[in-house]
Amino acid sequence: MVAENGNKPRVLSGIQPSGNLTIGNYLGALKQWVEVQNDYDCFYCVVDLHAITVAQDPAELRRKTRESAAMYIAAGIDPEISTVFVQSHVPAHSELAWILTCMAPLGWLHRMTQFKDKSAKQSQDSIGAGLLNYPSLMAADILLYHADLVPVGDDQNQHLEFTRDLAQRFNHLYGETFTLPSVMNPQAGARIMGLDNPTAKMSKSEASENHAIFLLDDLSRAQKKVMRAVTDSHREIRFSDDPERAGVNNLLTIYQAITNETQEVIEAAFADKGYGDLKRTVADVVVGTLEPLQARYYELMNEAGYLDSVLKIGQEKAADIAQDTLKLAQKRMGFLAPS
Ligand code: AQP
Repeated sequence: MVAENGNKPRVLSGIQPSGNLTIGNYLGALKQWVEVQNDYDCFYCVVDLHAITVAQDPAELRRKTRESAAMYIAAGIDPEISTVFVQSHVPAHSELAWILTCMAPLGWLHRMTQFKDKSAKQSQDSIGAGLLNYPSLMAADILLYHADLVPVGDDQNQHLEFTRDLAQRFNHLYGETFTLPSVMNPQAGARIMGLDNPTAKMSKSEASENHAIFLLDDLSRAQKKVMRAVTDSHREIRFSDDPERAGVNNLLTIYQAITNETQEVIEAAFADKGYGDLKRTVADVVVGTLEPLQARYYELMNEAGYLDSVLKIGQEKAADIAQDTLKLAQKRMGFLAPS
């Protein structure tokens, strides 16, 4: 099945409005989205249906959904080039997700590390079935658009593998229907770690004060967070996969992901420097990233009607494609078409 997108391969990705977006979301996902948008036919959604796999406050969810969409544009997504929309505005996502849920073996779902991690943080009685079925919904998001590439941080690689396996299973049982997508991880920044605990992934829903740099953090606060980042008692500044040196490695990774410099160039630049210098330099490039992004964000949030019109156009374009794919999948499975 070939995407109907002219000559450009198609890209699909999304972020959950489950909290304020972090520099991890930016470096792992958003920055790549911007970099590929001229070469691919890109669809970027705010995945609110995914966010409700853990409890959300309704007013907060609404607010964060708009904020996330605005942040996509502030980060450099051009809605004239890319399609920006809200997942729940296109009902085909939920409908295909149900079909795929029925086809997803429980064994596959139970092996997902995100499910294991997130369910471990909740009591058994409060874990919703949606958390287990999250990967089937993600598969629906991707397969509806015949996406060729999915730019994500490396925590999502297992879900991408799951999507490919499920698509293959469907194609095998019912005939060629879905495109098998490939994952696209950034060269640097595929996994930014918490500043307070550099052995755990930085997450927007982690509550501790010094864990994450949020894209809307006050600049001096962001700077302080970097200055307080956990390091170690060594002195050398170099990239390392030694867990004991994870804090310094994380700061260097943030620096590399922002500047796009090579590891050799970065290590040479810090060869005769101390941890204080490293933190100050990283804080500078972080602030240099946040400042223009925040300015654009507040500007477009103040532009009455702009965001809603972008989301409406996005919804219409996305729904056209998604509905066609859904219909095809339903037909292949033997659903009676309405007369
Ligand atoms: N720390 C990270 N480093 C690199 N990439 C990251 N991503 C998330 N955290 C990091 C990437 O951001 C995109 C959106 O992720 P998501 O919101 O759909 O879900 P997530 O991966 O579960 O992100 P969070 O921030 O950890 O959210 P919560 O706290 O709600 O679970 C994905 O491409 C992801 O790889």
